[in-house]
Amino acid sequence: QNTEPIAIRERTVDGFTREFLRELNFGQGVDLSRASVNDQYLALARTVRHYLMVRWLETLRRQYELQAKSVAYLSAEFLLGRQLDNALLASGLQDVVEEGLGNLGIDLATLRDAEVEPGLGNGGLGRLAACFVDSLATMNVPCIGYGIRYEYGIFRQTFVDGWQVEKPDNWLALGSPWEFPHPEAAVTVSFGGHTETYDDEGTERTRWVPGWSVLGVPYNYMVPGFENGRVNTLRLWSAQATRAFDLEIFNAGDYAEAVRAQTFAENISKVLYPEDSTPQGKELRLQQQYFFVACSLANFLEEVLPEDFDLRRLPERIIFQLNDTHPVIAIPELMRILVDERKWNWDDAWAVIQKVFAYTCHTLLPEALEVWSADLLGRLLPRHLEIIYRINEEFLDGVRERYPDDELRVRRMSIIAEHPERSVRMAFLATVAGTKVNGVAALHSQLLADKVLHDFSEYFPEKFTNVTNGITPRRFVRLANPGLSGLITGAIGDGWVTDLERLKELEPLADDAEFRRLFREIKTNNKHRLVDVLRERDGIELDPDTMLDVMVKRLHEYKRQTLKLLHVVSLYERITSGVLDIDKVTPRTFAFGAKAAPGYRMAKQIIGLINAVGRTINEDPAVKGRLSIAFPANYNVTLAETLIPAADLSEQISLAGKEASGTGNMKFALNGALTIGTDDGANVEIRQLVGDDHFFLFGLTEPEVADVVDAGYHPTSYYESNKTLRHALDLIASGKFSGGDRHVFEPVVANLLQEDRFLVLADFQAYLDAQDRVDAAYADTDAWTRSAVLNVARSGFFSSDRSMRDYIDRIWHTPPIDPNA
Ligand code: 26W
Repeated sequence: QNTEPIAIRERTVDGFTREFLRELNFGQGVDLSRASVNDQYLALARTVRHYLMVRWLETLRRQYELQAKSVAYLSAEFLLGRQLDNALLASGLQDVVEEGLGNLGIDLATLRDAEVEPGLGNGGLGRLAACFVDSLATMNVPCIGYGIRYEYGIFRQTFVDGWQVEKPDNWLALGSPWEFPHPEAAVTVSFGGHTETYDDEGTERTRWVPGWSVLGVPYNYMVPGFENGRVNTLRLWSAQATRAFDLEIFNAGDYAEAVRAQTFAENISKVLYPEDSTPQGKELRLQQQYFFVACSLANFLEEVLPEDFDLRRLPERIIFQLNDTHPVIAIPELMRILVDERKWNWDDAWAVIQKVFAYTCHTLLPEALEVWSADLLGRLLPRHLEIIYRINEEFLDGVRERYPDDELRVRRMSIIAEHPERSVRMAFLATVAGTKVNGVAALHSQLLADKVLHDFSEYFPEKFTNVTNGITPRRFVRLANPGLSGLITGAIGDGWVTDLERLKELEPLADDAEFRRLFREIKTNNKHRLVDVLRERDGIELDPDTMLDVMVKRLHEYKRQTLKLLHVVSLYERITSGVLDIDKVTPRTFAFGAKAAPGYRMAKQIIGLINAVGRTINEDPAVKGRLSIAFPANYNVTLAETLIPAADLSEQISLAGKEASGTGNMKFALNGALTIGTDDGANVEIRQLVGDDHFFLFGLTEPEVADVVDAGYHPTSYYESNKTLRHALDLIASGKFSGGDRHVFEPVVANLLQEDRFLVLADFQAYLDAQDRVDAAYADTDAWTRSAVLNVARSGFFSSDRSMRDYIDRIWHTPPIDPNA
């Protein structure tokens, strides 16, 4: 009897069509004639997932057989983006589905647009996690992604009178066809209470007597590799009330209180915190962190590993990669499990711990380093705090031994800070416990070792390493830019999709006029595609015949959206005051996309200012056809996929030494935009690879920044000595962009003049000069296109497949599974 699931035998148009109609009728319960677009989308998603299911089951079965070492990628954020297209690509079903739907009179593109993207992340860090799991699946490396199934992802940004207003992201409202809930596999997670010691046959042991608990329900998602038959798992946890919790209160007779308790538990996975650099120290956030980490460890130890597994061999089976400090509480949690529950002695447990965790740092901003007050941590996780104290004591003993009379150093390196209040430095804990610590670009890793974690890199030099970030070429080239993908495949074959260094083979074609013509044609088509999307989505009219100059990323002062804006204002000011001949100005569209953390006031002011300048400039006939601003609200992965392939110029202008890596910068280069950028993050490596002639470098270097700051930085001196700068700032201060009201944007201007933490004014002239070089280069269309082609050809290094190889070689030691084994 053939027990093979039906789907695998019917990868034909007819087979697909039957499956699809079956899903529509029996899954959705509607006739084709009455099906809404959402019905059709859900039925399609479920059909596609059937095809992948066979491979998923097979992957799980083989994984169990082989007992190979896996990566557990622990991340509070997975910014996945839409799933349908990627699932179609990975399964090789695109053509069959397009044709099958077409026969039914259904347009695949319409169904694609019905998908609400899961926005379970803030920005770079969350998107990186999504790229990494894609690469691992594609490379045949066993990996489980562990995270949180937020009921509400990153807020939906709207503009009201140009000001950001946040709306909840109710992404689950219309159904979520990609997830598999497993309530039967729920894990209990405890909080609060106290600890006590007891005598365990002569050994004194500690046990934690928790105060309350919740359930973690796993929701599994498929992570399909590209055309390789592998489907890894992403397991996101959702919080629910335990039955015991309810019962207790029900029995006390308070129905309303019982229902409230339910809500209390469910709050834990209710919403993604929208701060992406300044930790707020909120108790609920710590609850989220411990919640998903405790669920994940329990799941791995009790469900994934075989029942009789000897945990002393744990390092042979798993490496837990900590995506920033958010999951670092996993370290004392595993100690607790081994020491309290499995009754190991401390040293044996510590020896295992030091082999199974590795830590990735994603920032350089001191204020972004997470610190939890001992008071809060001790209330929520009393046993974990004790364990952290003991880890710290033993660690500091070692430091004292190595540096006998250096109490200052001991205080600097202590995992516990004493001022302004006693608190736990999570990055230090991760560094002490982890096997490796990595930064996310060469410069960043260097600065981590030399500055942020200098004492630690001296103490544990062998722990420090670099892995430069990458992006998945499947989503960000193959899917986002079908035109360019076709051109590349036509020229060098399709191997580049999983071996991005092969883009090198395009280099000679940069000198081929016909190839450049086609390349340009694709860029133009991509612009037209963007025009349609922005018209439909935002009511924005974009002029496809202008240079598209794009800055998309979270709004943060260190990223310097204000520097970009000062450039625009300055052009406008010089044109309208007659200093610049408008006929000499390259027609440009300045596109912005940026969300501000809801509590970040300056960031919100800057958004208001960009919109205000946009309104004025876009309405002024004096610059019509020359300058315009497009600031679509709610920049997200989906918009990135049409915006980036249309861009001519990529703005990567953070203050040197502040952007850990950046990953948008890589997406632009791989889609044939040229970069104007500082010597920061991965820009450094991009420039080295594409070459100085094809990259517009400007601004202070990191050591120069350090010197300027040490010498005492005075932004006003730049204002006073630079007329162009002064006029631009004065124009903003004059109320020109705020209907004559001088107060509205005063805080932005005052901040630049008085404080300017990120040296916008210091880099202003250099930036303008670089923009002049951009204009000059753009005027020579052929040379520009040649540079753009070379950017694509030389950026293969930035595939996240390469990042994964580096993690595997330097940190994980989890070789790919031989597909023929
Ligand atoms: C609220 C606490 C907090 C602090 C930091 C939340 C989130 C963060 C993240 C580390 C912010 C983040 O996304 N960092 C970015 O990570 C990217 C991937 O490595 C890098 O490319 C960016 O440069 C870095 O800013």
